Parts: sequence; C-alpha cells; structure tokens
Amino acid sequence: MPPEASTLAPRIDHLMLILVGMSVLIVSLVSALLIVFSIRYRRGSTAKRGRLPEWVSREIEIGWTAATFFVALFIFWFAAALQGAQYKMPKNAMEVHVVAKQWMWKLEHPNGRREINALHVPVGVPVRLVMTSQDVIHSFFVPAFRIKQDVLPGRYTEAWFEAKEVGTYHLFCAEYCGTDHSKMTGGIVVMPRAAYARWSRGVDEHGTLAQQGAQLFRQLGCTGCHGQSARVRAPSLAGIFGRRQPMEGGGFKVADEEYIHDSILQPQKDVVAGYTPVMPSYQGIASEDDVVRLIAYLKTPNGGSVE
Ligand code: HEC
Ligand SMILES: [Cu+2]
Repeated sequence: MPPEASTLAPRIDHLMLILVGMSVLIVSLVSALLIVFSIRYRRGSTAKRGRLPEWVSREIEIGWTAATFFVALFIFWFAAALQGAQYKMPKNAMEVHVVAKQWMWKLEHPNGRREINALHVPVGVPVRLVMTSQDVIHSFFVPAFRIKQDVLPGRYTEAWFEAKEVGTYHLFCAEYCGTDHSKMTGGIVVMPRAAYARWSRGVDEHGTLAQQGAQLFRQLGCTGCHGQSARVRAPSLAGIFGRRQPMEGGGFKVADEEYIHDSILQPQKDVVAGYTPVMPSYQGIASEDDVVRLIAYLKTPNGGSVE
C-alpha cells in the first residue's frame, strides 16, 4: 500500500479493508458450506434428505434476507459518508489551478507562480484543485492521497486534499490519453509551512494570476465592450463572480467558474437576458491558461470594472 499521506487516506483504506474483509468472510462461508454439503449429500450417503419443516425454512429465508439488507445498508452509509467528505470542499482551502494537456500537468498558484509536473504545497493546509484540460480527458491521480479525479476539456472539475506528512509523492495521469500517457507523471512536494512560504515568495515577474488576467482583459479587447466607456451594450462584469444572472429565454444561472469559462469560449451558450449575443467566441484565441487568469481577475473585488 502507498503511504497514507492525506487526511482522508486512512478513512478510504478503512472502507476498503471493511469491504475486502466482508467479501472474504462471505466467500469463505459459502465455499465451506459448498464443500460440507457436497460431502455430506454425496450419492449413496445415508444423510437425511427431504423437505425442511415449514417454519425452519421460513426463518432461514427471513434471516438471510434481513442480514444481507442490513449489511448493504451499512456499506452504503459508510461509503456515502466518506464520499460526502471527499466532495465537500473545505472553506479555507488554498486554490490551485490545474491545466492538463498532452502530455504534461500545468499548475498555477494564486500568486502567479507556475509549475510543470510538480506541485509544491504546505503540509496541513487543505488544497482545492480546480482542473481542466486543453485537449483530451486526463485524470489527476495521487495514490498517496487516495485522490483520483477526471480532468475534462471544456469543464472544470474539483478535488481537494490536505497533506499530513512532508515528502514527495507521485502524481499520475490515470486516463489513457495518447502516445506519451505513461510519461504524464509528476510529483507533489509537501513542504513545512515556513519552507513553503519562502518558496512561494520566489514569485516570478509575471505578477499574480489576477494581475495577469487584468492585462489579458485589455489585450484581448474585453474592455472594448465590457469597459465603462464602451459603445457596445454589454453587461458590466464588475463583481460578476457568484452573481445570479437572468438568462435570455428564462431562468437564472450562477456566475461560477464554469459559467465564466463558457461565457468566454462559447458565448452563444448562455446569453444574458436583455442583451444581443454579439460577443465573439475566444475559442482558439484565449487558451485554457488565459481563461484561468481571466477568471482569477474577474473574481477580485474590482475585477472587470476597468475603463
Ligand atoms: C464585441 C463585444 C464583446 C467583447 C469583445 C467581449 N464581450 Fe463579453 N459579452 C458581450 C455581450 C453583448 C454579452 C452579453 C450577451 C451574452 O451573454 O452573450 C457578454 C457577456 C459576457 C459574460 C457574461 C456576463 C454576465 O453578466 O453573465 C462574460 C463573463 C463575458 N462577456 C466576458 C468577456 C471577456 C472575458 C471578454 C474578453 C476575453 C469579453 N467578454 C469580450 C460582448 C463582448
Ligand atoms: Cu493524460
């Protein structure tokens, strides 16, 4: 077994042990009975045959049905509680963006620090991964943390972990994604908090993700329509993140990461009520990395409110 290096790892191993244990128990019981009965009731043996009395067979029937039901209920409860914990993102988590492509992992920290096939994180701090792919389906797999999450093009998927022990752990792609799939590996470097703080201060000259996003917002001409002095009638993007937007044709959508991502790459998909869909698609112009930056910028308090 790989080391149990995340807070959820022992619980997942525990569940697996219980499932394996129960399966072994049931298989042994059934095999033992099979052997005993084949010997006892072999042809020519003098063992007593014939029907069981009515009440005995009824009690056996009710007994095994109820036992199976409660075992299934117990497994469901145990597994569902764990799955709930896996999908409940901790509030104070540090956010890391993951963009997968054939055949590498690109990771971006909120302060703009970028890494390829390596992720530095502090020990004892929950880390939330927001992931997307630039081409085909990949899967982010860290055995020591017991996390495996598919990474899909055109969608954001999430996973989280809290590393328990300092060390370097393997990262794999667990979804066959072409020729060099087997080389799409990396390392998660779990550091003591102070060392991580020092490491992350070595910021590169590009600025934070949000600052880079602000720059892109101008470079890609978003301001031409969404800026305050724009001539085109387009909705203001100031404070857009988390807002409930009325949609053309009825209904509402919450402006989350996926919504903003799609607004940029497939603007015709969700049109804001009261506006003409004149926004061009940025498919092929803005890469997934660019979209990550634009979203980081639009999430800041005064993001999107530039001239
Ligand atoms: C040609 C003008 C134009 C340009 C350029 C433009 N947009 Fe838009 N955008 C619009 C219009 C009009 C809408 C509203 C209709 C719709 O939802 O498609 C819109 C909608 C949006 C929305 C959804 C807004 C909401 O209130 O729900 C987002 C997010 C957005 N744009 C982001 C961007 C970003 C980021 C860029 C630059 C990469 C950009 N836009 C460039 C015209 C533009
Ligand atoms: Cu892959």
